[in-house]
Amino acid sequence: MTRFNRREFLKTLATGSAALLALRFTSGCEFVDVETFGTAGATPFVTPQDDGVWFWQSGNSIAKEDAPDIAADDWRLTITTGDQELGALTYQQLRELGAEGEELTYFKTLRCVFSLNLGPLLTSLIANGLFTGVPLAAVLDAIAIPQDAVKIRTFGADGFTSNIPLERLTSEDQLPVMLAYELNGEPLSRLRGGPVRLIIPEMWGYKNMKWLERLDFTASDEAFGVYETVRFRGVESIDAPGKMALANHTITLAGRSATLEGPDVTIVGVAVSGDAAITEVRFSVDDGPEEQADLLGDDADEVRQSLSPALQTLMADAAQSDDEWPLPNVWVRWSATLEGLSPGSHTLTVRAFDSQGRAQQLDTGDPLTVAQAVRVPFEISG
Ligand SMILES: Nc1nc2c(c(=O)[nH]1)N[C@H]1C(S)=C(S)[C@@H](COP(=O)(O)O)O[C@H]1N2
Ligand SMILES: [Mo]
Repeated sequence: MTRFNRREFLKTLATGSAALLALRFTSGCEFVDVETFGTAGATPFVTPQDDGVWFWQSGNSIAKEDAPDIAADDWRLTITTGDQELGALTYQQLRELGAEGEELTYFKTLRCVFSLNLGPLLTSLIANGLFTGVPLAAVLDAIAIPQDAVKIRTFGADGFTSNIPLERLTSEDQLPVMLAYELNGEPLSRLRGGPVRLIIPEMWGYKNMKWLERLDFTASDEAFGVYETVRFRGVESIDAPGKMALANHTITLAGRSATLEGPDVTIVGVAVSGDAAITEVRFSVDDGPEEQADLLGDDADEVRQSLSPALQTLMADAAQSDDEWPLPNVWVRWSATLEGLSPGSHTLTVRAFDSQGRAQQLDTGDPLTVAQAVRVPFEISG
């Protein structure tokens, strides 16, 4: 089996177009099956969860048709420590906890770590929605957690595995990890990991276990999970803390060399950072002076007005307050107008900045913390 190690990963980052093949990427016995983002151009703030609009990815090499199909009544979460069962939870019990006042809703941008090597080449592998569920900590209240536990190993019904550091559950400056059963006010669909998936606000896609079926408490701090130990073997931050990098997707150009009609061109994109808010997006053409892109809907009212009445109601329940915008872990859409472009070849550079003082650069030390600035060639037709 070929291992997707850090060196290969960094090498793939450097080789632009070869990564397009990664649409159906094969490394040894594994592959990633990715669907492209449905719409280019106007990206709604809230992505519908529908197949082909919200992205699909199997980190565990299964085709969509083979995604677990679990009826809500059949869903059961088993909580273990090794061979010993500590407890179990049915869908109905989870919903009851929700109805008893434990329910919470928040915006979360889900982003696959493979966006880094597909890089600006694809606009897919990122989506944003309002997840509703019950904090995992509330479910664990009734469980005698082993004193020496440091990690929770997580298991999906398709065989995918990952983990969460136990201390994450008690961190008070972050939104709680949730057992989510709704997305955008609708039951979580089969492809999105329904009936119940884990949602962790600041973490990469692979930590957000779909079709969750087991949580196992362990005293072992060893890396655990398909991504943690196979696909990204040896990449430390992939295990813990597993936070999404500061990154930006330039949607209009989608990373491909495109021919556009000048002299003025409007481009759009999205930027996100794990555990931080996007504060600024800057662009430059042909390495000229940098200018600020407009952050769209970077206040709560603007976003609210763009939503359907049902989503507006749901947004009113969101744990993120109106004063916090732009939100940590949630994308910001941006737009910029490139003016007075002459016919011929140009290069666009876009970089995002976050509330923890991070800035994208052309050459960044650790792409898992700060992704490289987007750099795209394009043509203006004559
Ligand atoms: N059970 C299970 N959960 C999983 C995966 C998986 O293959 N199986 N893939 C992970 C990865 S790598 C990503 S990016 C997201 C994708 O979620 P989505 O298909 O809802 O967009 O789910 C994560 N959770
Ligand atoms: Mo992923």
